Amino acid sequence: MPRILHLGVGNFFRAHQAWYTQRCPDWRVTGVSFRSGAVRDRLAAQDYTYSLVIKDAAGTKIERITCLDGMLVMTEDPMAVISAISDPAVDVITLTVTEKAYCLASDGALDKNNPAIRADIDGGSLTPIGALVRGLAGRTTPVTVLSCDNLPDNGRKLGDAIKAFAKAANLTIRATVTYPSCMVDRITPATTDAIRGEAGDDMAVPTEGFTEWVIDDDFAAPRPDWPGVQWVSDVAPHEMRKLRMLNGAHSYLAYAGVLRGHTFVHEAIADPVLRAGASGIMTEAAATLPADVQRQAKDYAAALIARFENPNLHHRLRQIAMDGSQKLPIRILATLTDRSGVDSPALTAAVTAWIAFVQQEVAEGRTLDDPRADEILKACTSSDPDAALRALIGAS
Ligand code: CS2
Repeated sequence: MPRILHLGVGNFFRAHQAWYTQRCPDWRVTGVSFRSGAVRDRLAAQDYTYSLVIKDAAGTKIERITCLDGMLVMTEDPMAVISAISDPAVDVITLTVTEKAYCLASDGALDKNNPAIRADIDGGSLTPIGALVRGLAGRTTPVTVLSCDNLPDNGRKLGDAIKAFAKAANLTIRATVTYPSCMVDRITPATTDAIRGEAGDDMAVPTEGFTEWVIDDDFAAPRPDWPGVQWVSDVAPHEMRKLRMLNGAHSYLAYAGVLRGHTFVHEAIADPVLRAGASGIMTEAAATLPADVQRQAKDYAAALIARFENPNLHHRLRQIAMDGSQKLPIRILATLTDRSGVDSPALTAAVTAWIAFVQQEVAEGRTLDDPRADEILKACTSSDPDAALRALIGAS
């Protein structure tokens, strides 16, 4: 049976890529966890199957996902992960490891000064990039490596990072490997006890009904015929639309929403000030999109607002607020750069909201959930926190 190896078995993978693969009964998935064995243990206890709790404004549907049939844990057995990446039985390797795990510098290239990358090049630890390089270096058959994280040009960036790491670590990848880019979309909150109770399943995952996946059709080996996927030759316009309109508005709602005392996205979007701000981000972002997607932008924006209004999803603003230093440059600053010289009040308000949010978190003694938390903390206590925080994320 053809096999996918998936790195990063979080809720998003379980709601999105696993849901599509569930519709391709010939394909099976091995998961890889980079942290502890906890998720593996809990999934193994139920044969790696779990309930997807799909919540729309109209109601709830529960589907059973059974395409995952085993998991490896990096911290327990790194060699098993590397062997799985080299395994000729694996045709597709997918990843959802979050923005920060790519260890990219502000120019989008691998940050060789990142301590984890440095340690990995020296053979001391294993990052997702390092594990991929070591596994791919041992491969003899073609494979596709498909990044499913919210980064523009995610495939090209991953391919470039892998090549840069291989060069620095003196490793050679001889097999044919392609790195298609793709745009992924399905709003997937963290699991709560209420969801576990509702599904009667400890490993249940909540998500919305809407789902979208647009993929560059550039596969080196057999691929699943995932139903509903839009196969394209250039995913960039779709990535821009989604990252700048959906994720840009999400990040704004997260920071400004927490500051205005809200907990969930559906509450924030019902606040007239925040609703106007989120719509403003979408309008300002839409103007930067290529002409063909720009034509759909108005309908897309209306559909996004309706998705944000979903009263049953209970998507926490603080979940979206995490890792702002990684997200803002992609979701807000790139759009601002493209609009340089044009008044952009909504995008500017998003940057201001992030600055106010991190300062409030620090003032109230909360730990910042961000890989650059130490630098943010230092900036907050400097003589001009506003300027220091702007400089930290590259905002002018
Ligand atoms: C959110 C995304 O947490 C976040 O930063 O903006 O996870 C968002 O829900 C997804 O990209 C939707 O596809």
